Amino acid sequence: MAHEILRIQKTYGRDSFAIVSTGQLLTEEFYTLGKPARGCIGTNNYDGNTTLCMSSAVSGYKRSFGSDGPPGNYKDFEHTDCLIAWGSNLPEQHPIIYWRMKEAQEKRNFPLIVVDPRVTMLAQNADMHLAITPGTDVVLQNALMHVILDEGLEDRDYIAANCADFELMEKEVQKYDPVSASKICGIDEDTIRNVARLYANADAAMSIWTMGINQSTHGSDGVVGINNLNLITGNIGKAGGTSLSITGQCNAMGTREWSSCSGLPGYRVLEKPEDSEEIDKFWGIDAEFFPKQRGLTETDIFPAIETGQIKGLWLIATNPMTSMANTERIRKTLEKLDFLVVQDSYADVETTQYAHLYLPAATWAEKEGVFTNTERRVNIVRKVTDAPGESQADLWIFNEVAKRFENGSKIKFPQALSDVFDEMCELSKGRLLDISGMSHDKIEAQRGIQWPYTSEEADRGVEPPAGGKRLYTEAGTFRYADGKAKLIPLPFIDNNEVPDDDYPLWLNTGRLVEHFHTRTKTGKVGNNKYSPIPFMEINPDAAQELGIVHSEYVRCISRRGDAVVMAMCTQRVPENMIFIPFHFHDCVNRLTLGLLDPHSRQPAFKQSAVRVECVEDQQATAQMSMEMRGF
Ligand SMILES: Nc1nc2c(c(=O)[nH]1)N[C@H]1C(S)=C(S)[C@@H](COP(=O)(O)OP(=O)(O)OC[C@H]3O[C@@H](n4cnc5c(=O)[nH]c(N)nc54)[C@H](O)[C@@H]3O)O[C@H]1N2
Ligand SMILES: Nc1nc2c(c(=O)[nH]1)N[C@H]1C(S)=C(S)[C@@H](COP(=O)(O)OP(=O)(O)OC[C@H]3O[C@@H](n4cnc5c(=O)[nH]c(N)nc54)[C@H](O)[C@@H]3O)O[C@H]1N2
Ligand SMILES: [Mo]
Repeated sequence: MAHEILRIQKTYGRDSFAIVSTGQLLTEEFYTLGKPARGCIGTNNYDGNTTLCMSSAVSGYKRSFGSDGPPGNYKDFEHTDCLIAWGSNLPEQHPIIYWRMKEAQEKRNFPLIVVDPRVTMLAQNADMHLAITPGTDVVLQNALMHVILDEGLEDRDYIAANCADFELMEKEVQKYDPVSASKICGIDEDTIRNVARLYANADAAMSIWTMGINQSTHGSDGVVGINNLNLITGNIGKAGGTSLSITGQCNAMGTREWSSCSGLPGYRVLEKPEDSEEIDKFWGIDAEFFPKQRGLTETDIFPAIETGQIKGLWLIATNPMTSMANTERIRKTLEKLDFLVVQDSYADVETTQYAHLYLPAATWAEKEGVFTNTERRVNIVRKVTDAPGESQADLWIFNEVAKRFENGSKIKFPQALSDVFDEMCELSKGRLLDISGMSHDKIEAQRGIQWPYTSEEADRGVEPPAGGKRLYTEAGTFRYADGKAKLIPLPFIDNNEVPDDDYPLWLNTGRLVEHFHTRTKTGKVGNNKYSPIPFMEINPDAAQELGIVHSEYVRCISRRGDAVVMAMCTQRVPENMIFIPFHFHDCVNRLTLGLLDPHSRQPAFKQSAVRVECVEDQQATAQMSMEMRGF
């Protein structure tokens, strides 16, 4: 592997070898991967699949507050007086968080407002469901703020003490009166006014969101819009008032904090020389070796393979053949690579077909380490069983790869996991994500600890609280130099692929409770029985018009390709939309376009246009479909 990487780099330059990692390793592993990636191989083109998932949240937090890091926590559900859930389906995708939210709601009966084009399980349980036109959340957010400012419901004291650029934002928001906005976002003007008043008049109001916001060409803006709304109503850093991004992958937070994907460990950035110097001293590498700025994101790495700029790729715990938009395009890029390494817990992942080298990796519970969750709580998973066959923990693989490069001899590689964690603690001192008061044993004893928890607190004998820790509780503590959060104007330009005469239906995509992602795990266990084959949700009226019968196979066609799915007639989707879960290989991502957000480079997985055709020979199609799914 090292030989091939060096050969490619020698011929085509250091950045011609790219690395794409994940949100699913242990945090110590993310941190350790930084050593071979940034310190030894030294490519600038290293990113994570979190670009498909959380990068809009990261980008939005950074733009508003000057740093990543969700300011709230789960206890906020117990204090809030109004909750908006934007494009988030908690009961299916985050059942445990849902249960906490539901328990809090039953006790205090705060209004729950769900913004989602689909009648999700959460929408069914909501007080108000706002079935928004796909991709237009920013328009609704601007209109809500328009009403709040128009009626003087904003928190002037909070804004004066905490926010910069109010006038800039106010000027943009003035353009979004509820009548004009309703024509774009599909929510009627009275509902916009009601929700604005409810949110602004609540003692404490909070917003949560997930992929309905992030996976959009306005993903980063949608996050900033939520932050704007909370800032002007004084709902950041207070009990029950927050912008809480519900995290996607189990350790998407860990990779944001400690990997070197978008910069260097501990929320450090490549663009700041002092950050590079700190890491270079700690790792024993010459700072000159580090790139001076962030390189390509995952969604830009694949097009760079197309153009021949990138020749080699190391994929770690991600399966782009199923999870990225426009499968055919991805297939061609993988075929074009001189050298592809796939490091995965399962040999049969679709992407491995294109690999020149496969590295079998252990998975959680076969190894030990920490994860960080949505509310910045660091928790530990212990090893309960040995990894099968020749597979090794990712940590071991990263250390072994690093040693085969020149710089590898300069870096120290603690073998014991707790020693790796100690390195992270040391590097976290004095930073926003200070974890220096933590240790593996303490984390286990406390059943998880929220950061920040500093070594000074630990030395003084201050026990970490069981929960409820927030960021930005004091005025002027935002991470911009002036301590203020930025209110950012959000002009809306509709750049989506929208339905037209040839492709008259919205294609919405997302998840099912029965499956996790590309089914490398849930496709092999009992879950598969409950959702064995790909299907599309279609409105019964639309189905009737197209001559489609419930439970028959149909063909969906977009400008990129086609996919065969079973028709499921349901009122969950409106007449102009179908919904297809993304878990199945050679299915919905053959259809998706995946236009990118300009700030976060996250794909708009949830907005494409398709048409649907009946399939004549049902029996042959059924057989083909079953065979494709391994029945
Ligand atoms: N069972 C299970 N749980 C999971 C996962 C899994 O695969 N399976 N994956 C995990 C991961 S990595 C993630 S990222 C999370 C994702 O969790 P969620 O984001 O909650 O799940 P999704 O189904 O992707 O999308 C949520 C909703 O966004 C809506 N949506 C589509 N377009 C728009 C829009 O324009 N505006 C708004 N407001 N909403 C829109 C969709 O209709 C959908 O109901 O789930 C995590 N939890
Ligand atoms: N159309 C559409 N597409 C989407 C989405 C959508 O909503 N709609 N959602 C997007 C989102 S939010 C996400 S997060 C992505 C997810 O996309 P991927 O990350 O590509 O999907 P996973 O199936 O989670 O892939 C993780 C891989 O890691 C392996 N693995 C698990 N544990 C370990 C480990 O400990 N070590 C190693 N080395 N390997 C391991 C698994 O076997 C699996 O092959 O999909 C994105 N794609
Ligand atoms: Mo995700």
